[in-house]
Amino acid sequence: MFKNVIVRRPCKAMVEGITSAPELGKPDYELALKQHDNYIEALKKCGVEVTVLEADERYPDSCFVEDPAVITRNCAIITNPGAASRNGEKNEIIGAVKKFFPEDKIEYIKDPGTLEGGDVMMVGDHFYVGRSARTNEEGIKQFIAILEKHGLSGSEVPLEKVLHLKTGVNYIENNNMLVSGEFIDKPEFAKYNKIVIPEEEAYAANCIWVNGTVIVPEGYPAVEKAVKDAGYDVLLVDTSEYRKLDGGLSCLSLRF
Ligand code: CIR
Repeated sequence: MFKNVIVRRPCKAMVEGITSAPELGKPDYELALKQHDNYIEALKKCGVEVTVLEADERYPDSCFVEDPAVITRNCAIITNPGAASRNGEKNEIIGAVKKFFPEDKIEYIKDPGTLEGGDVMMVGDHFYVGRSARTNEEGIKQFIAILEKHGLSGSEVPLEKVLHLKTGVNYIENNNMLVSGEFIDKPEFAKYNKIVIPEEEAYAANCIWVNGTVIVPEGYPAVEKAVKDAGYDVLLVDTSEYRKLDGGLSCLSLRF
């Protein structure tokens, strides 16, 4: 069960955030704020305490707070984001993490290693780590060594197409995994009960499990139905403005 969630309010500069889909247009900041409010409300309904960090105009993508840190049940890991414009976000998340973890439980990914939290998927005490354009071999090596030091384990999953691992695959507990695109047939995930996401709803592979409820992005009926059919309570949150920046539900919070 999760007790805490950390989020960061989107900043006005989000309209200049990194995107692979400029054809979707720039985010509408006011609408993004409303969607963020709804996201926080949905999280609260799942019984977690939400820490809301202030917007940081220096970093357009800083609302995607999942990337500069990974929080496990035994330690917190400050990452080293591979995107140059995002790298400084790691220094801004430390303060929030220190409120929950003592110094000896906070670890750091160091140069030349890079890693972003969007590439990390927790399944119990095991962590799958995507090797992506943002997360390199050295970052993964350091990350797995840190996990092992704290009684956890990790393994690498090479990515071919998507930005982050969790862009295309998400674990929703009870052995259930939402899989899309390149992850449908990955041998690493063969042992899970795979819920296959249709190509036209691939964005909605990025759902989050929070204490028995699954938060699903609004507007993806096949995914909503599949998650309900798997026996979960579902909450819908519209993330249209974050999608324009390749961001989704998991990217917007640290849950622990
Ligand atoms: C980026 O490209 O870094 C942001 N525009 C989106 C980050 C999404 N984060 C995530 O998947 N964890």
